[in-house]
Amino acid sequence: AQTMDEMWDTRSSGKEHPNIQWFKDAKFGLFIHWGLYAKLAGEWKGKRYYGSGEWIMNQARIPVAEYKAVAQTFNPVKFNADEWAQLASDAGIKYMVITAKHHEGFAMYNSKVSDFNIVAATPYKKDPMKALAAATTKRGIQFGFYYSQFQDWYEPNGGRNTWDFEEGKKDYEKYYKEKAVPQLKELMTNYGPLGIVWFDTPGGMTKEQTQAFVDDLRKLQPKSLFSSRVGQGLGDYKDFGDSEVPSTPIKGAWESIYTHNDSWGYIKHDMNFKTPAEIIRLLANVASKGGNLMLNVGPDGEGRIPEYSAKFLRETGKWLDKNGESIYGSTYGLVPAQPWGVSTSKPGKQYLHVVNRPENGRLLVPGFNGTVSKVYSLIGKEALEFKTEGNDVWITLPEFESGSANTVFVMEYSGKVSDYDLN
Ligand code: H79
Repeated sequence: AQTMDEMWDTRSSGKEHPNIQWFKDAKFGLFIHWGLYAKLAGEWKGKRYYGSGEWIMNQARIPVAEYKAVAQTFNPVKFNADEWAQLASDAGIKYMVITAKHHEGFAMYNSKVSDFNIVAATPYKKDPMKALAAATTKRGIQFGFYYSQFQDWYEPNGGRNTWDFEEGKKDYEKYYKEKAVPQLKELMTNYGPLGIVWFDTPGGMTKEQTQAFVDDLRKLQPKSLFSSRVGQGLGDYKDFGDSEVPSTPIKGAWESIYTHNDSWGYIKHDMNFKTPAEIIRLLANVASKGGNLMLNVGPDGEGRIPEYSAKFLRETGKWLDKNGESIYGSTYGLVPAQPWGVSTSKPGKQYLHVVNRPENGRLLVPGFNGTVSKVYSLIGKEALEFKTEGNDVWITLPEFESGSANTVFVMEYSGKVSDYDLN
């Protein structure tokens, strides 16, 4: 059977993007879903919607004419690019991807291609993306745009609006030519270097058309990475399904995307935010398989990042300040997931992320083929006793409170542990 790593290995396929390394090392990205749906906040005509706030136009079957009027009420005067970028920096975030246009079809930037944009159609009249690109770049955060290339519920020829427009009568080629491609070109021309162009839900193009689409856009910014949801296997790194972590280590560059609560776009009645400990565990779990976590927040219609998102992200950043060595620049652990937690790797080192401390304080690292030379706590570098029984390593842990954020121990070793080993 085909193993997971054969399914995605940007190295063995020989098509690894020359600018992929920053992405592999980054490990932690911030995804931001922000559009007109943020103003609706999960409610339309007195009825509450759940799931994904950015889907409300579709869920409530809002006609284009009525949805268009929402723009006239969208005035996010509380938006502050420096605050958002500083929050990302405080959280230990290395890249940010924000929705330039989601399926609703509304451009959150100054677009000459369509009037359905934040500058032309709202009382706000400014371009938040210009400021955000500058604020992130200033802080060394890679900046990128999400762009829904196929779905566009505002356009008669865009994908998937079946309540206003007849699916059978759509001319997708015309939509790509007149809106998606020219808007992507604006985004790739007017906002400086983009770390990532994040495509989503491909459709309406053959493999050859997708290849031509990619080739055309690449010329504008050869260093930008394209997400795999550009379709037809043509991306530079793999995105798994929404809120999915693969069960085994995966070679090559990849990313898991999760949202902080249960919605990508802002929903005022969704308060199910992951705690800092949960975010850290998720981040370590994704890193232990070799990937990046891009965690989403949904700012509201005023332009504010929800209070819990800001607070919990900052706390995550405090943990990363002290434990970042075990995450940034690491790759998948050589110790498979254990009852106590997961591991990440750097050459000659295994970082053991302990979530559940064994009651007797004896930690088992089973079936480890390397020769262990020392074990110590990452914070404080306190040396720990250990012994080896065959291929099992037993480590005597200090006392610490379990169930809070991961406590990390470092196991230094020599020798080649498995085919995945970096040594
Ligand atoms: O941008 C986010 C989603 O809006 C987008 N991808 C992430 C990053 C996405 N597009 N399509 N899908 C996800 C899959 C569609 C899921 C749905 Fe539903 C299930 C659409 C209708 C039922 C979720 C739940 C959205 C509305 C209810």
